[in-house]
Amino acid sequence: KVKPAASPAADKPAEIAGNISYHAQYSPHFSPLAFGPEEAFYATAESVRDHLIERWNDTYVHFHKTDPKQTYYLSMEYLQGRALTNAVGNLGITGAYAEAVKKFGYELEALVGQEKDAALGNGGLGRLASCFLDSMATLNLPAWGYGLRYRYGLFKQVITKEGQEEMAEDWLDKFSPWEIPRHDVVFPVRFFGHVEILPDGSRKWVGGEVLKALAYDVPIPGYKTKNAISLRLWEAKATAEDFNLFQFNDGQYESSAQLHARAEQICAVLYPGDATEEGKLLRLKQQFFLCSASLQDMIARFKERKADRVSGKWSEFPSKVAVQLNDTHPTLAIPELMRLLMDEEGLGWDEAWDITYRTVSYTNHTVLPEALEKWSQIVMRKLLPRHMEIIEEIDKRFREMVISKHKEMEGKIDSMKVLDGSNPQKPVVRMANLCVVSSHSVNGVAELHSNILKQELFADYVSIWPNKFQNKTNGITPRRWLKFCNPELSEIITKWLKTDQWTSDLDLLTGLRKFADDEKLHAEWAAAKLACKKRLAKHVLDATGVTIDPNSLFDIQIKRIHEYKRQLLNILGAVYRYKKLKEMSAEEKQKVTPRTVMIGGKAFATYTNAKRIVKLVNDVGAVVNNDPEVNKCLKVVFIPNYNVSVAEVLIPGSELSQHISTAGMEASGTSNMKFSLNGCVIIGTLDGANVEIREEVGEDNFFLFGAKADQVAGLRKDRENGLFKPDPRFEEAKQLIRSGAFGSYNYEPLLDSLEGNSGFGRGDYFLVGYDFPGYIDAQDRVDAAYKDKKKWIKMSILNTAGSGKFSSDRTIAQYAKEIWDIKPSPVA
Ligand code: 26R
Repeated sequence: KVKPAASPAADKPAEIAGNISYHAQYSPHFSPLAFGPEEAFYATAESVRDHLIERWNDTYVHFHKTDPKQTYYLSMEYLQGRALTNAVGNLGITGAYAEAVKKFGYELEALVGQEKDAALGNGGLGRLASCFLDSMATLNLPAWGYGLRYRYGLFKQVITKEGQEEMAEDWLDKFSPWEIPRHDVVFPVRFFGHVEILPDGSRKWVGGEVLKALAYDVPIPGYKTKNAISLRLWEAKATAEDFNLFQFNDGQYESSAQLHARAEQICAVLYPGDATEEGKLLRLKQQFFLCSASLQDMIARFKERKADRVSGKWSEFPSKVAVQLNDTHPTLAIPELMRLLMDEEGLGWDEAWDITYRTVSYTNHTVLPEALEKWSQIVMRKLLPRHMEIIEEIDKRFREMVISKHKEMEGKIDSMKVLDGSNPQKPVVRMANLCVVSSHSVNGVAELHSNILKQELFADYVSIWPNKFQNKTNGITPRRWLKFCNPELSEIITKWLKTDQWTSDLDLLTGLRKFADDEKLHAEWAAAKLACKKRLAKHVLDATGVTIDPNSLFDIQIKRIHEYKRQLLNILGAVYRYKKLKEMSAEEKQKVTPRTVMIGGKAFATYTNAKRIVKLVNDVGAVVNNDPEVNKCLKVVFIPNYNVSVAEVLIPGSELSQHISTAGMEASGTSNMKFSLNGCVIIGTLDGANVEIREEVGEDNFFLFGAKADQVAGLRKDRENGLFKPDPRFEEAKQLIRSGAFGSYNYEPLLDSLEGNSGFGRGDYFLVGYDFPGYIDAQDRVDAAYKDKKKWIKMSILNTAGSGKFSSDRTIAQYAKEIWDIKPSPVA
């Protein structure tokens, strides 16, 4: 009965309904006769997209005319999650859309749940990139993201009797309403082939395979601004010429479409396992594909806009373009920019190098040795022969520079140089070294991490380039991670601060401090938390079948499963707690603080010990939750398939959250910031951004334990030398698992990794044993604090009040000023 309308006024629910109806009828994805929740979601999303496209176009034209310097964020990962709530929220049209969909008998919240998560990333690094896009748009910065349009993103985790199983997750099913294919934006990308020397001595890369990169734009709206920027994702395509019609007609169907099949592989999945040589080659192809297509696009735009400029010189490039490398994964942007400038544009080495160096900057996200990328020189030379030449030249010139200008560093050249041939069987390119040598700025992601970079990983380079190294403490977008995911708490904050400006000026949250003892605020705060806990409990029931008590303390650890993040410490603590409960009398149990321990996260498919941890948590839960003697005091739940949408339910309902990595190993962490912002208290080590969170919220509002980063090396040595004496409580917990109390699965390899003198594990490399007693004591302090409701709520309020620093708006403003030199450019 609603009249279809092509262009709705954003604030008129009747017109919006007409536009939704228009999309249901004229966007031919479904029969117009069906209008169930799924069809309603797609039609609503397409209607919202109309607004996004208008803003995207206006912003593009505005940037084109004003020609500001623009930043391009290169990332192999974006963890976008769902977009509908965020889009209507940022555009300020949530109310109008909620009313409009009511005309069709739907609640907006119900439609929102129809959307698939776009999980084109693994974890922290990918989610950070997505928060950054939100802040770039909100701050009106001329900045875009570039990435890959993976057909299948991060796998779906299914928990079976064996533990974790991985399934392909079809985020594009049925299609994504948020992406706009750009058939006018296509670039060739070459692989393999060889280098030819032309008569004038210049070099050219020819032959091999040439694929096409096709752009898809995902519009990213800023909050309370007209600006919308682009997340431009590349898809690999073969062309009609690549299709061998002759072979096809001859019945050779597979070989006729070989190049098409190979093109499809490139963007088929996020980070395919690289245990095999083929897997490694495919990952390298992905990385180059992203870099080459993105740089060609930037250069094309530079040339287009150059037409209006007085001087059209290449030397202007760094004052128009900044390229930020999200870790080393897009490092090939460096030799590719050099190649494009020299071989395609005819510049000499020195000029091309000067431009590249001033354009590119690099962010490091980890110091774990196994995550520092090294590519085989043999593979690199085969796939990218010209780039390998350029990398060799960069390496040679770097070594010559050190010898001529920093003689005192000559002895360090072997560890600083880009090419490592120390194993003649397997010479490698060290990608982090290539980044440091070729970028004008290198940054870490939290104070502690940046200091470790300067004092350890990149120490030798600091004496050559004392001003190159910076810190940019990570941040999170307060829109998605408070305003939209926790409307209950957001309303209270706005009411008490008498403004909703905190959503774009998060430091205003400090205004809550003066009400930290106010009983009226306490009552409202507690009611909001309870509402969120109930929502969380419903999710747990739906996802696992386990009923949890919203009056128990909700204790959560959600993040990728990794030994350094020490989910093992958490579960051993829960096992110890279980054992003590079993030993208690009924009266003693009356006095216990009831607790629900929740652990969620995905293990990398080939990471055996991480998968064993998932299995252990599930096994412990199965026993504890079904034990009537203790299950009023303790439940242990594994949350399956942790992703952005699950986080949006879990974080607001959490009261205690665990960030308990071995000190020095978690570069920053970003979920710690989300929890603290949502009034959740952290139990944690002095690692990553925990250090700064504790500074901001106050020591009394953070449960600290564990070894410090600068003690870790010594403690490992002590352990090796047999100087470690384990706490009896640690032995008890391990013993209970070994006894078979949680089933007969073979946990020995996992438990053995915690033994100091074992030949099997790494001798408790992650110091679970050393930190265990401190952890248990800290948990006892948590229990005591939680009993005092007033005290706990005050801690909760002070966590939110102290979270202002961790807005990604602050982080991005610092990148813009201190690395990119770009300025806000709002659409009028
Ligand atoms: C190359 C391959 C093995 C690979 C290694 C590591 C691929 C992806 C990664 C992910 C790493 C780099 C990552 O996600 N790091 C996380 O970055 C977050 C954002 O800065 C930090 O908060 C978090 O501490 C860090 O682990």
